[in-house]
Amino acid sequence: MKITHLDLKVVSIPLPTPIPSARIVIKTADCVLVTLHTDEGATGEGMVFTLNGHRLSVLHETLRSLEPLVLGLDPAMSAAFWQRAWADIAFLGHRGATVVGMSGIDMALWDLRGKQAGLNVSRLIGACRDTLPIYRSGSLRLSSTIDQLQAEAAGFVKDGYRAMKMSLGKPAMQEDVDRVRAVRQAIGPGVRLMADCNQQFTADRAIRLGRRLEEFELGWIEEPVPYHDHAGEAAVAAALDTPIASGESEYARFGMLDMLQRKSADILMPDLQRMGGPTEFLKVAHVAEVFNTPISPHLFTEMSLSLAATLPNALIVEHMPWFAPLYGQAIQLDADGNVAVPTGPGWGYAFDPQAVARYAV
Ligand code: SMN
Ligand code: MG
Repeated sequence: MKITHLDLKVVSIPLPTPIPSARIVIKTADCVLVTLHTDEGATGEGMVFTLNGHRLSVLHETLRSLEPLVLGLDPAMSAAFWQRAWADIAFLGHRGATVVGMSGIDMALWDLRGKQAGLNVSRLIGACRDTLPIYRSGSLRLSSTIDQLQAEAAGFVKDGYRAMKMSLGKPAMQEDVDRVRAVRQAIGPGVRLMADCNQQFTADRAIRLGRRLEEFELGWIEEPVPYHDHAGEAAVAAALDTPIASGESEYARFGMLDMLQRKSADILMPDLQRMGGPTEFLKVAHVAEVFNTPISPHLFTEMSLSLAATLPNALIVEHMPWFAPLYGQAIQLDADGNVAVPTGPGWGYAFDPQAVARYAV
């Protein structure tokens, strides 16, 4: 089997309501959908994205620039693409759009490899489980009132979720404490609650807030300080009993290894498009296991499920349903709030051509 063509489609998915986050108001998730075609008719899919369309054309152009490195390749030689691409982007650097671009192609190569073998990616690698815990994110926002937070959180429990994530970062610390208390009251002690600071605090403030939140038994406090301040994260992690989760903003093994060595995070959160795709994501997760550190994949539920199913140290997968409209198949929770690892060949989730047409730019 040989790759004959790289097809790129750009889609813009409007969020149901604009989401004010720590730094921007998020209105759209804008994706480049990557499809690799082969001489045997099989196709492989991947997806990378940006927010509000910012630098979407850079992403598109980066992917296009990597096409020569994958044409003619047997998908079974996916690591050869990774090596070539990593070397090819070195001059502009191993962060940002360069890495995100190569991630999209690497994702599509793994989908193809699964299809080539007639196996879900989890089984191609070797799975250690067939269901995974999942948490709901992308809601419980800073812009919501306490009443709204409680209603939304109770709604997620009703939908079957046994874990969810809220945002922190109100101007007054007391407000954050009150909001966590309110959500905890709404969902009860048996549902896991996590809180994301999106890098808004200094280490001192994160520690003071974290101490006041210990009583609410958060599953983790996420990105307490600017992501590159690995020493600051380590100070927060050392000071609190509540685990610190971080890593979604870091790139590849170099960023993640430094976090592991410094003990910046009790839970590492590799993001598929910032890792350089599944090839590097798996390496990073294995290194984390060597450091006795659990991982929780950031976003990309439809692909992360198959990878997390192979990782003994995967704790829980994230589901932020922004990208769900693109797929022909929805994430289904079982009675315990877990999600089944897909069984179809490749990722087991495929883009729905009608949805792709609907959101096409
Ligand atoms: C997040 C990151 C990127 C886009 C949306 C939301 C958030 C998360 O930090 O962890 O889900
Ligand atoms: Mg986050």
